Amino acid sequence: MTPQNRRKKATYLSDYEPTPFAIDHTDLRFALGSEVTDVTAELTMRRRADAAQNARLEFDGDELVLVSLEIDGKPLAEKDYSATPDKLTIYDLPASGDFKLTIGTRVNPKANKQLMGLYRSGSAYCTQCEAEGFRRITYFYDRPDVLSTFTVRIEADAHEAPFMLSNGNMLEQGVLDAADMPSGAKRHYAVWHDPFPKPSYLFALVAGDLACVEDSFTTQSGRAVKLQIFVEHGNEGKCDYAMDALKRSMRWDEERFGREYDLDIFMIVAVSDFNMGAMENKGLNVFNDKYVLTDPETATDVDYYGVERVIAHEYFHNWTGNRITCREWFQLCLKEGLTVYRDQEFSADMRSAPVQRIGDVRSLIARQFPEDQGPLAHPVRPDVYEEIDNFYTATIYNKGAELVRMLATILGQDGFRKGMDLYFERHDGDATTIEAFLACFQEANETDLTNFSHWYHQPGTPVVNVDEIKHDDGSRLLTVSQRFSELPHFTEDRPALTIPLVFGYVGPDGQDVPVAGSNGETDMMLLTEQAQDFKFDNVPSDARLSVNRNFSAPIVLEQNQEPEDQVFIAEFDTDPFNRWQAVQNLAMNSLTATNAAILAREKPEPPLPLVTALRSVLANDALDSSFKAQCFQLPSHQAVAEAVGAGFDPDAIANAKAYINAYVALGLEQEMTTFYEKALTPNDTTTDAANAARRALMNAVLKLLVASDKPEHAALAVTQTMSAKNMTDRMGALSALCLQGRTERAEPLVAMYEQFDSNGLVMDKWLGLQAVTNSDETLDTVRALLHDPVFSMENPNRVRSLIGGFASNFQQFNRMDGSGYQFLARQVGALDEQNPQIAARLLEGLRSWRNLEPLRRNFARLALEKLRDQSGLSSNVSDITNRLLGDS
Ligand code: B3K
Ligand code: ZN
Repeated sequence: MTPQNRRKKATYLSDYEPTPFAIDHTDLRFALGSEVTDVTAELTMRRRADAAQNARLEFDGDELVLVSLEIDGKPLAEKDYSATPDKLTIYDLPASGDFKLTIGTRVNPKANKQLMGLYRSGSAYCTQCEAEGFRRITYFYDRPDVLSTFTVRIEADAHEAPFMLSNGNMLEQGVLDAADMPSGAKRHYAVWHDPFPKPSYLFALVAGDLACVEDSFTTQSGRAVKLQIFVEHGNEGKCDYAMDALKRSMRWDEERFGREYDLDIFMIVAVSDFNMGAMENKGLNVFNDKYVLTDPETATDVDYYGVERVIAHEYFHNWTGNRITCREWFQLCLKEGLTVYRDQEFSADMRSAPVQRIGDVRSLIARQFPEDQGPLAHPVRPDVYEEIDNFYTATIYNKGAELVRMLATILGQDGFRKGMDLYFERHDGDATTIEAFLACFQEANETDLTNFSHWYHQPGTPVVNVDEIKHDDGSRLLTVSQRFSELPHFTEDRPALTIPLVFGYVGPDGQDVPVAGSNGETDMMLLTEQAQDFKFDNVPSDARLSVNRNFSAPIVLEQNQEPEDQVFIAEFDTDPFNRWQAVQNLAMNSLTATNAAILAREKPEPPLPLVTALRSVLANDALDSSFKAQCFQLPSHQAVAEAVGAGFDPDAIANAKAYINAYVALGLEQEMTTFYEKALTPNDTTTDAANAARRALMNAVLKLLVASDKPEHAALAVTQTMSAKNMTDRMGALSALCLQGRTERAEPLVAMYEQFDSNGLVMDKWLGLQAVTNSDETLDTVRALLHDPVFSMENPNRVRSLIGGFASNFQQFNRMDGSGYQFLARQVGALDEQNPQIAARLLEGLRSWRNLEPLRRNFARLALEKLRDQSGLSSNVSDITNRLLGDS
């Protein structure tokens, strides 16, 4: 009988125990073949001193076939072990001293469509082991707290795989004795050694016929490091930016955190079939080629930014993740939250810091807030999971980074650095915990972080209410309180959190007024209780409060601010982040009010204060164009849906958005058209920051103009996209046409296909554009594109662009007849058979289904229930569907 599904038993943090045996050294030998690869693992092991004498050895496996098993060179009798595809148990092992366990397994890389373990991408062999992929290569303690040095010998066909790579430094390579080979097929070998003990998830192997771009870096202590980027032949010319970003990352980590690179070589391999962005394997990062390859013709400015950010992120893991890793996967934020914080700081230093902060907050609010307020909400440091693949979430990554950022805000940059220094010193070589991390900051700063640590253990976005009362004597009384919204699946107590609120009072001249609160607060209020009063004397009556500056805490802020105060803050705050926030608040207030008016069949109020604020932003020469571009990107449909909350009606929201967009577009038509004409640059192939900023604003303005629905503005977009020499301008104009559902999109889409149909990364954009098109035909188009030669269900990038893109299409995905939800659920069900990780990810599109109005909510529930009941479902998809559906 087919199993109902492959649900796993829940894993609990409270059950954590170290393994009874240690693996001090791992010697791996691979005889690579596309359909048959033989793997021999020779493990140098010992029973740990404190382990029970009768403890068995239990190794993890996943779809494995055992070929041989020996201890100290002697084959094991069948009665001494048991081997199933997912587990190897050995009943009796030496009580003391080292022993060698040798395990032979056989795997089929070509048949591996999950892209976990050893698989093929194009003609190359590559691996992905985090979180639990190593167990698809050999039986092992596939968990992050078992650290081992590795030696890896790879044998392959010399013609098929001229390059054979693994972690660490290469010890030797050579040609195998030709006498052993079938005629004509020459095989060769390479041996790699990684001296840094590491867990299995950081193991990597790549072999194939690749092009190599080489450079070098001299560390602060004067050591030379060879840098290599491997790509498909023909892409050598698209690696310059990635290489430069790598060198800048290496320098930055030395300067900012005193962290130097530790091996003689650092390699990056770009592959086109990859489940995520990239992977930080020790010394051998494997990347989705989207985050390596750039040139102006095929990559947008946002792509360039993504390459820089991901290269930095993976490089920074060398210290925060590899040298110091996690004790178990519950501690995932220890490496991910911290490393995201580090890459955000790097990008802020490389680019405009306020624009970087705005972008980070924008994605936090778009991706993490909805997760944290719905059925998939979980703490940054969870204590139970069913399928670890499903915990690589915006909460672990982005909220995790916000918690680290709050530490830095509370302790100050020096105090934060002291804590980091102690962490690196004390835990180098460890697999450790969040508690140990926080202890370093406590000790280095002689402070108590108990109250702060609650952030790690409870889900949900806190709502902070700031109530300001002006007294006649010139004093202001701020009553600040925190609360949480209900999460039905989380019933534990949620104690008050330590919340740092950076603030200031802005005088009418646009300068901050110096103030001191009753406890000496000059620029930060530290909220530690459910509710607290802060009193400020002698505040000029015309000074305005600006609070949660730079988004100092990841909260929803409620504040009694009049529209004219918001317009003032938008124009004059000394904190650029809050200027942007004020524009967004003005827009969001208008959008939610318009939504309410539409539902009540009343006439909406025109968004006059928003138009005033945007007009002044556009006219202000002192502001950077990239900042202005952020202001001109008004809240998305989804953001409005989140703000409206329970029972939102997608049609009303779409109408509200169309009304506000058109009103702003017509209100600023003159200024925006003048600006646009000046900014448009023919034959533009530049990539520098100033030109990228100009393009960002120009395309944001064009998008609004097209949203006015005037044909002459759509014509501007057609001209721009058809004549663009860079991908940013091509995409900026074409996406404006698609989002508006303009028929003028047809010709430029055909042109794009004809020019780039052999370039997978550009075809991702092309598929994505059609998936997000706002037209009643979109669902049919998307169905047809599933059969287009450029689409493949086996390639995660294509799947994300087309199916994931459609799930993000607010209007078409939320079709009133529920066909959007049915389509998604069916595709997830089909994809699950080959790639459960990507299938489960796609369900993010339904994370807020419970907030839908009743008719659509019912359709969404039915689609999810049908999927949940599909037989043979993976643990990935069953875990998500069960959590999404809860007890309903
Ligand atoms: N650590 C990897 C993510 C692995 C995801 C496994 N499902 C990339 C990163 O965060 O840097
Ligand atoms: Zn990471």
